[in-house]
Amino acid sequence: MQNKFLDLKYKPKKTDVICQYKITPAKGYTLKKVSEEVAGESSIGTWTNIGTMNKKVAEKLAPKIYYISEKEKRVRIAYPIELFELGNVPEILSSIGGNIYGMKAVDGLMWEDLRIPEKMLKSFKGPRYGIYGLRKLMKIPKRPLMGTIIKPKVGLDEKNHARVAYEAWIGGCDVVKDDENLTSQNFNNFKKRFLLTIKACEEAEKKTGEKKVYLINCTAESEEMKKRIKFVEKNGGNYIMLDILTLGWGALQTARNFTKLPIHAHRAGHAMYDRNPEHGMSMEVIAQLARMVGVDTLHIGTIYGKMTGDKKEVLHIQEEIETRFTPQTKKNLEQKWYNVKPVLGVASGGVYPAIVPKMLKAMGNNIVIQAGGGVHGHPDGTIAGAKAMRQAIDAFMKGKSLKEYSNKHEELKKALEHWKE
Ligand code: RUB
Ligand code: CA
Repeated sequence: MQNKFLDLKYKPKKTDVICQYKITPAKGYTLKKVSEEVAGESSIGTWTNIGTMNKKVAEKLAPKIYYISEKEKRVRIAYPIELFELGNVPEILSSIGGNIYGMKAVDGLMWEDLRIPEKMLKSFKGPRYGIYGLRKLMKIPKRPLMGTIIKPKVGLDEKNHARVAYEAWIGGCDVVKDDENLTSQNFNNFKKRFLLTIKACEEAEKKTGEKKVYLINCTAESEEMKKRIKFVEKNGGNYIMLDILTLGWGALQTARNFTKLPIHAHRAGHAMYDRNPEHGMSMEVIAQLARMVGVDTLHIGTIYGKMTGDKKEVLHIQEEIETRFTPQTKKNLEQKWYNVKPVLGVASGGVYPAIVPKMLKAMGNNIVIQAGGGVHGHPDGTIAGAKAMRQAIDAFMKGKSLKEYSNKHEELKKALEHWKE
């Protein structure tokens, strides 16, 4: 096995799939040795030489470790595209995100970055709408979108769910979404909730003259998921939501092939993969895979809210896919990626009006600013809470400070008094 894949002179081909891993070798292993094992186990190798290997296979399918930084514990491996089944995320992950995590030779393995070649990208659908399709649908050409999650997360019955949604929309939300753990429980049935809430959505559109969308959580076993999506499509729905990581990549592909509606991707569980910087799969890799399959909106973090993810991490998801290979300034979800449409990032988790300006300053206008507690926790209720959030966005767009803007906007004023920065 030794030194079979190491080739520091190798120049990656345009068709190669490139992975950057941060590897902590187990005791007794050098980084070089462990990289060989990682490259082998994720492709054509195993723990020993095998008589069934032939020269043709080895030449055609052997990966190349073409970069090693002992200091950073980083390696880059280029995999020939022929190794993979195109159009099949589970297969791709079983290779480059599979067995290697459990090898005794590694103490830690963080899959930090991924470069997907054009041919592989084109074997997937990518987002149907993406940022500009959604902006057209919403009739919002420039400003950030504003959304809420119905709270409590779970517990409201269908009628109250629809009522709270209506209040959020007329207060100024563009987007109302279910929470990640609401699907179809005894206290809140999927179909009943959908019918009441989409009716409320239409009423709110009439009242405000604005386009509104309802992101109903269709996460379930695949056949049931399809039934729910079909029900939403048949009954005037305009958006679906999926918990992409708990659902699974195969089922996400099924959903993308199945529906014409925009897909919102909630990333519940991502921290199981990306929170430990020494072991797992980075949010950047998750985001790229989600974009390749074809979600339209994706949670990326808030920088300043309640969830982990500092500025560097969150913006990196938005930055150029190849940042770590060749520094660029373009955002990841928006970078030019052949014909794949850009994904709209969603900043959510502990958001409230006072932090909106600094979030927007850091993240730009192509974002959905989303607040659950920061809307429904307003001292004067959901309508006032939605107004205050929308006012915070408006103030930023007009170049005014929140303090100044709140002089003439009562809801914002109260929110600023209630939740300090
Ligand atoms: C936020 C919320 C979302 C989080 C998840 O509610 O319900 O599930 O955004 O985090 P609230 P992330 O506004 O009340 O905190 O977006 O980081 O995946
Ligand atoms: Ca949530």
